Amino acid sequence: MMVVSYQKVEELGVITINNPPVNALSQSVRQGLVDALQQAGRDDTKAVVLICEGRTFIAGADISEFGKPPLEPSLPEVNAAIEACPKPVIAALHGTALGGGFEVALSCDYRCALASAQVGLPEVNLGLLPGAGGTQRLPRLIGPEAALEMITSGQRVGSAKASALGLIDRILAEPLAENALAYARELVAKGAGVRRVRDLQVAGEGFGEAEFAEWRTRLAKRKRGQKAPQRIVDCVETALSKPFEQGLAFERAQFVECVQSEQSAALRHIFFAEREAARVPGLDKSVMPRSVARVGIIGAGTMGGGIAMCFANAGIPVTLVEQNQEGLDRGLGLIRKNYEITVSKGKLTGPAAQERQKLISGSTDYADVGDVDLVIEAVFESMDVKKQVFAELDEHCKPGAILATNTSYLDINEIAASVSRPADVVGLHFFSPANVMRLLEVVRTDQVADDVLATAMALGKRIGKVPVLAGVCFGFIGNRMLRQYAREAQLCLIEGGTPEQIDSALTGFGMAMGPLAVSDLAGLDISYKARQALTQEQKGDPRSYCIADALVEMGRLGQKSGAGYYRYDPKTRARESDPEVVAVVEAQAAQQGITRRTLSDQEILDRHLLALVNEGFRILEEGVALRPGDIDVVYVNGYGFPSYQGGPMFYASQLGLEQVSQRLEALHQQTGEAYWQPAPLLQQLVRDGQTLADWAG
Ligand code: 3H9
Repeated sequence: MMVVSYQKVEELGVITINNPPVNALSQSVRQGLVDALQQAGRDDTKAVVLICEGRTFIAGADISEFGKPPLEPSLPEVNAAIEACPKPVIAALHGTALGGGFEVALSCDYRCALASAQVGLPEVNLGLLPGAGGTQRLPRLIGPEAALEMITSGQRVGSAKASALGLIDRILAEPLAENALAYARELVAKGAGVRRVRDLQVAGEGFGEAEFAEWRTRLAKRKRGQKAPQRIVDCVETALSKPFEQGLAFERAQFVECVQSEQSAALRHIFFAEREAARVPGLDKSVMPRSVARVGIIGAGTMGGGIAMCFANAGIPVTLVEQNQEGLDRGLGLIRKNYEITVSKGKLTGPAAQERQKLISGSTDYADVGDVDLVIEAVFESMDVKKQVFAELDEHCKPGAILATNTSYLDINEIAASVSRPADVVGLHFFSPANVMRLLEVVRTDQVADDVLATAMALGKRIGKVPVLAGVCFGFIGNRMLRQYAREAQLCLIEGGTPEQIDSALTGFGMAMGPLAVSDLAGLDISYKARQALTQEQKGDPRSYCIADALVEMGRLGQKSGAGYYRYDPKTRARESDPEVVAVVEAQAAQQGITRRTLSDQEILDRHLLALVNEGFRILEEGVALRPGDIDVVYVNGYGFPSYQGGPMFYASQLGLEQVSQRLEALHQQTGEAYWQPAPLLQQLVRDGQTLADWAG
């Protein structure tokens, strides 16, 4: 198959790229473009149109080529060939012209696009910067401020806005090919010649050292720990101060550094792992997902309301069921308030928010979910309560409806066995706040039908989530690992750490929040109540919960009561350390016979991360997670693990499995705790000299 073809259409040369699925700029495309441009330069055509087949214009460089030896011609060479063409080159955009794809378009003389097209430079999301002139050409077209905004956010811009900014010269109606050729003829007719972005002066008046410094500070906060955003500022600054060629060379050097960085390797790993996670091996490919046009949600609490918003946001009508009118009103009120906040932040218009709210109707009668295609139960976390709800659903829901539970820990096989249609039962585990967090654990029960699983995975994507398949076990993937991590926070605290030290060791690594600050936010009473329902044996080692219990019993429930592991300013919610907590910790340590010592930040970090990693290996071995990358996707999208560290299993791979195993063994020797023993799968891989990638095949 020719990935790039060239055709003469009367006075025009038409270069067409056809490299499914997204016309990425693989080596063959780059070579094809250079060849086609040379041909177009030589023949008697008057202008050249660059257009793509399939669903989109070029969506960027081929990410799978990064990390491998570079292949000629490079993308900057392709862009140079476009600019060297003696005739005007017109890019015709549809779908998403992203990254290197948009940089190709910026190297053309004119840009036309369908109204539905979007353009953007999302390299920053991969730990990169635009490396084919984007940081030099964009400021020349739209000025430094707008260029910095676009490149550092990585966000896409629709045709209308792009046209207002000056990035697109003409918005076209469909069909694109016909209208783009007409536009090119129009340009030829009026004698519009070559017009290069590189020849423009940057309109940078009033934008100097102070403004760049401000951007650097802002990005140090907004993109904490990430290197690429800072390099982007350097490049845009260079665009203002240096001639074009020097700017390009500077950008290229920064790009090469970024592409070789561990941060970019981690972010690229997450990019592919998220897409891989959507694939369920062994699932019969011929099964058609069931149609989901209407959804029911049982329970209008924070979780149920958040889930309802997810569906409404995707345009799917929802019936929200509560036990009584009072609870329902409270739940609907909470949803209204959430939408108001979104509108006040400027993230949604008032009318759009109203449209979405209209899609959510309330009821106190199970009969009202009789006609839904999917129902999700989000009630109190108790097996008895859940079984009662499922008995109602079994009675009222139509045949073929999918019955899902949002349980975080309970045995979904047991729930499934309690209804007459276990093949229709699946776990859909959302993360709080459900309308914000991207992760969705899809929990596979023993008897679930293939088309139910296929529906759940497809639906997850449809509502903008990243679905990951998990097996049934206590806590599935994410919460099962979290228990090990949270236990380490308690143990580090009682052994000698302070809340500040523990939290800052982890935020220093890049976690969105430290474990103790997270507990304060969630409310210490929640896990306290859960513990009360457990036997002494189930609760485990008292050192891992005695401080938390003591704080709750003093009325310190976390942020909501103004105090937990920290004290909170009632107005600003600003966090302060609290000597009272130190006293509690010391008293509990004394009671447990622990002599407190100084813990290094490294020990704290190691213990938290290795606790996650070791449990991750067990989860893989048991088949609870299908692939190491699935665990990484769970942690990055549901638990605030820094995407630029790639997730716990990627982190372990970077460290080297032998190193991980040795550190675990050292902790095992130091503490005598069996859970520090390297997981059998890890031991096996180290013994066989294999990596996780080898194991995953
Ligand atoms: C860059 O351009 C650097 C330059 O500045 C400098 C160079 C010197 N490469 O997401 P989907 C695959 S950096 C390779 O499920 P959607 C993807 O893996 C790049 N493969 O579809 C998947 O494969 P599979 C800047 C890619 O409709 C399939 O295509 N560009 C690439 O939900 C479908 O993807 C970006 O960062 C790629 N560039 O979304 C854009 N892109 O089916 C990254 C996709 O085997 N891409 N694939 O799993 C996207 O944001 C989305 O894929 C897109 C489509 C919006 C295009």
